[in-house]
Amino acid sequence: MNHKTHELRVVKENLSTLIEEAREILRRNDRGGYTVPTETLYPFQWNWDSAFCAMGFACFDIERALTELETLYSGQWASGLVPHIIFHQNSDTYFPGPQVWATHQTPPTSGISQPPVTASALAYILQKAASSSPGVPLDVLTRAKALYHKILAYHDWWASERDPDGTGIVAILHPWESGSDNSPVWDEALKAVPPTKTPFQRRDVTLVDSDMRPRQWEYDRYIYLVELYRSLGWKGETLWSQTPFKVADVGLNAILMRDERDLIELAKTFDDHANAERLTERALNRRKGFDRLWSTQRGLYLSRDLLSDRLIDVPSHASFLPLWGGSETSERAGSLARELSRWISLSRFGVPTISPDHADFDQRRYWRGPVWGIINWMLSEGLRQHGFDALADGIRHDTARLIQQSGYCEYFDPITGEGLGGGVFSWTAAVGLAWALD
Ligand code: 2M8
Repeated sequence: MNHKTHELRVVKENLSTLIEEAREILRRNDRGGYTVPTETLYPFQWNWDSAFCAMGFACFDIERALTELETLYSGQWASGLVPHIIFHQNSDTYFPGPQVWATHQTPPTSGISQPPVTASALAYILQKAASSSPGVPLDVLTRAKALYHKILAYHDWWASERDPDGTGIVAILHPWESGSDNSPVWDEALKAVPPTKTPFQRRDVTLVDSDMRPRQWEYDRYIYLVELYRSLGWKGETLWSQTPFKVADVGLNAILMRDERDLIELAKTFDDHANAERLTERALNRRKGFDRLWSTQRGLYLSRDLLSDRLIDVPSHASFLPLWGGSETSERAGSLARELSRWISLSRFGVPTISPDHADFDQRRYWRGPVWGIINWMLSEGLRQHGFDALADGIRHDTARLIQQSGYCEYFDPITGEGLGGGVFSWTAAVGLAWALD
């Protein structure tokens, strides 16, 4: 065997071990119908984590993938909201737990949401089901249809409660709703929120180095917002009118737009033409709404503080997510790809969540610099949709290198490649299975 063939065999053997390890992580974090992001640090079901886990499961177990989404939707509120955490069981390793949220739901849940990825996940599951058998089995279709109606209600919730004026872009009312909790994008807006006066004990910093987690001043405000909304009885309209934090996060809006596009396709699959038409119109309005997030000066998208009605001049990974969201004009897509490629050239592993030459870049601190597998997935697929294949391949390759070097960690240092945060992490394993190592 020549040297090259031998090397290729070693890489392949290594890959099959990594793929088996990824399955093992999903099985190990399976709590019977739902998957915890990682044990101890996050002992419940998280909204967008579960959607990515469902895609990971779809690579080897369609039934289990559907169950993941069904269990998530068992926590859906009558209003359509799918909360960001479903507390299926008690645990004292996480703060804030169900008593702090006090949403009075069964099962107990938080009262805010997260980036919606479930239509994309369901579409992915159906695609996998179709590729593994001649036709999608009837019971899979029946379960998918039931889920489709629930996802529709979730999207209607975003539209009615988080964009009551029909501007086309929705707002988050808590940094946790963005999924990128302590991004520097929220710093200014969060400073306008008072700190809580209630003493509390964080659990996260007893499990992970504090230099990898949000700082205390941020937590004091995260908890203030929860207490405020709790005191307002979690009523959507009241939260909307009384919140001191209202931001149109470009990342969430882009993910919502993509999810809605997949939802339109699902509506067509299930012959729900009236809703397909209604959603298509809404999508057009969303497209227009995105113009309010474009910064001509920077040549990329930014989030907008809706209380001051000003763009927040802090670019982050989210600035590029509209590539995943939908069809950008070639001019805007080109501008995004150029800047993204500059960011990648500044780090050993792409994509840093904040540009390494930005004053707020912090290579170890959570959403202030580190690389995240799921973000890489969306960015790379978005670039590919717009014809930037080489850049897309580079990001995929970097993700595989990170996993090979450091395992399925929560996030990675873009300069050293070190694995950070929680270990044996479900959505990183899902990304490995569905995409990076495929
Ligand atoms: C992180 O957020 C939670 C709050 O939701 C936390 O730090 O306690 C974020 O990375 C979020 O995006 C993710 O869904 C969650 C679970 O992995 O952890």
